[in-house]
Amino acid sequence: MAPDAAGRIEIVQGDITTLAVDAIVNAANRSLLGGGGVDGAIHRAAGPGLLAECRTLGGAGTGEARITGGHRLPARHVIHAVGPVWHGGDRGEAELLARCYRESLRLAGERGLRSVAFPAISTGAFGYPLEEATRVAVAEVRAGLARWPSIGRAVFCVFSDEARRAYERELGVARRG
Ligand code: AR6
Repeated sequence: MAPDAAGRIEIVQGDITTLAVDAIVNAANRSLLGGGGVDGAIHRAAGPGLLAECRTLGGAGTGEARITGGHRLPARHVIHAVGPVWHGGDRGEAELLARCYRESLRLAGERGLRSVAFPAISTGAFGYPLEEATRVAVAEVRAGLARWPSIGRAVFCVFSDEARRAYERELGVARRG
């Protein structure tokens, strides 16, 4: 655990498209051309300019991330991260999910962005078990904040009560550890 991550991580319950942070992370697919879930919500709120910009990117591989403008969102940027589809856990899912968080923070850190909000990547349509995904997310964001001191604020934006409790548990456990 990176002790200096303490105080820089928070949980917000609600719609990530409403957050006025430097970047929100999108749980995208490899096309980077939109979809359902949080991806659909982000594209609807950002407007057609986001899709037009995404078309220039040419997609991304699983575990990778790409950054665009925020268009009509209150967030200045969107970082599109492609989480893994859950296949039972023995196809490298944990490392691919970790890479999403690591790459997202790298893109933010390299651009000097100071606040980043993450949804619970892969835990919806992609079927990644919530508890296990939360463990990966918290560990990687702690490590990433230690690596990028300029990022002062990381938000875990949760939609459901269940997800909120999972993050509260994981952050609480990690803090005592
Ligand atoms: N704000 C915050 N979190 C949200 C929101 C929102 N507005 N809407 C949903 N969530 P999912 P995935 C939560 O399915 O599993 C798309 O079609 C949701 O409750 O959005 O990575 C893409 O195009 C869940 O906890 O993403 C891909 O094809 C979490 O966001 C595929 O789904 C992620 O659920 C990606 O699947």
